[in-house]
Amino acid sequence: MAVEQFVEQGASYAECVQKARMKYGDRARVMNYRTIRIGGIFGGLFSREGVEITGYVSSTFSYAAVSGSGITPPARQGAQAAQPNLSGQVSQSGQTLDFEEEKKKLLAATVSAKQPDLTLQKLFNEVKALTEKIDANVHSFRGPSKEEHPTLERLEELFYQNDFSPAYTKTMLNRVRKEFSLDDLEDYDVVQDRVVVWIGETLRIYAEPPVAVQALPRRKLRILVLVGPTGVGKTTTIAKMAAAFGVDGWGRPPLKVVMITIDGYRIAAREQLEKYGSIMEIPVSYVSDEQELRKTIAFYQDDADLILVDTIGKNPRDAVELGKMKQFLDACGSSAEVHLAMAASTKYSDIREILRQFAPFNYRSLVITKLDETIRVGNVISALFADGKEVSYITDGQPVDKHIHRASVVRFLISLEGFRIDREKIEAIFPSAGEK
Ligand SMILES: Nc1nc2c(ncn2[C@@H]2O[C@H](COP(=O)(O)OP(=O)(O)OP(=O)(O)O)[C@@H](O)[C@H]2O)c(=O)[nH]1
Ligand SMILES: [Mg+2]
Repeated sequence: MAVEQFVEQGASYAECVQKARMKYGDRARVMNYRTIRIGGIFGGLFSREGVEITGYVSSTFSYAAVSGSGITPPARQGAQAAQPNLSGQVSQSGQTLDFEEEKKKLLAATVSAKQPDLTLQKLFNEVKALTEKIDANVHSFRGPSKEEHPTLERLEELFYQNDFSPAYTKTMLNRVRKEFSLDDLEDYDVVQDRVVVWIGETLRIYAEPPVAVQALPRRKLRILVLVGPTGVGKTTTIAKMAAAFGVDGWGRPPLKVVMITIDGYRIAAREQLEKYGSIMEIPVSYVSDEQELRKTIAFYQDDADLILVDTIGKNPRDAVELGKMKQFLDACGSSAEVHLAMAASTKYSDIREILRQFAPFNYRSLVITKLDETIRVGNVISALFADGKEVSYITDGQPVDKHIHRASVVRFLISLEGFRIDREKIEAIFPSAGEK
């Protein structure tokens, strides 16, 4: 009898399972899953990490569902190879029972199930035998020192779901192993509460320089330059900052803001900023070379509190273009704050690469854009941690009159999926950064 197989792709394991369940209902059996790249350009740049599940549709039997969904997540492909302590089980004889290998065999059997001799019953028997083998191994032979506590397994899965990097996950799990005894690990909620705080502690929030003090004879001009890859939302963010600082005031009297773009030669880009400028009654200047930029800044030196400089999106791989722009921006002076804009959905390895490519700009901090477009922030948190970078602002929507916020640890923590967040507690631990 032929076995109907399926392959589903999605942003998360849960989404794939949902798709499979929509199509096949409770008969869907997931055999394996792995991470894949979805979308992107130029051979994967800016693609997002996704999940692909492989399974089959059960038609003659059903085994007891052990989770609420009726589908139990199988171990992730490759997880054991990367972190043997997390999923490998050691038998009495000292041999590692290779669950991945067993599953692969089973999957291979499913895939080749078009052969007339492989019936679902045979498959069932194999699943049963494997289950018994695993049970026997787990219950009889796991020594306490070799055992990976279920709390650690649950946490590892959460880190994975939230897109944290393997290195970040490993660091956190090692800390859990070090700081909690086996007894303490029994209380999952206590452990996960502490892990949430540790995650928060890895975030570094940029402290804004003091606002211009109107009473001083001469205002201290703040120049904020936004650089970053193409299309991440730089121009929109500049307009949002202009609205926040220049119209709303962000909790203080509004500042005198000026927007400058060095993207004047692209008509659409000019019109984009001009439109925002005219609505907010905030001046917009276009400059085409360093001299013009220097002159424009000098012109507003005594009158403006904040100059926001929008730049042309650059392919981070184009070192020559980046070099030219860097030279151009030197006209802003050494006190100018350069911030690097990065879309929240950028995958971990690309974030690391972009951080490196834009390093010559000496950016002080990151602006994380489009937070509304992803439900996972582990990639960003892991990359910021790996490179010791700070985050200054976040944006989470297209309209410019809102959807920009000063970055806060709390904002990142409440974006975590699957972690129980005690907001009051984390707000007490991580108050807003404020000014320098
Ligand atoms: N969902 C969402 N979309 C955003 C956000 N910020 C910007 N966008 C959208 O992203 C798209 C690109 O925005 P731009 O501001 O033109 O991006 P840019 O970085 O200036 O682009 P280039 O100048 O071409 O490099 C637009 O459709 C914006 O509306 C955000 O926080 N959330
Ligand atoms: Mg732009």
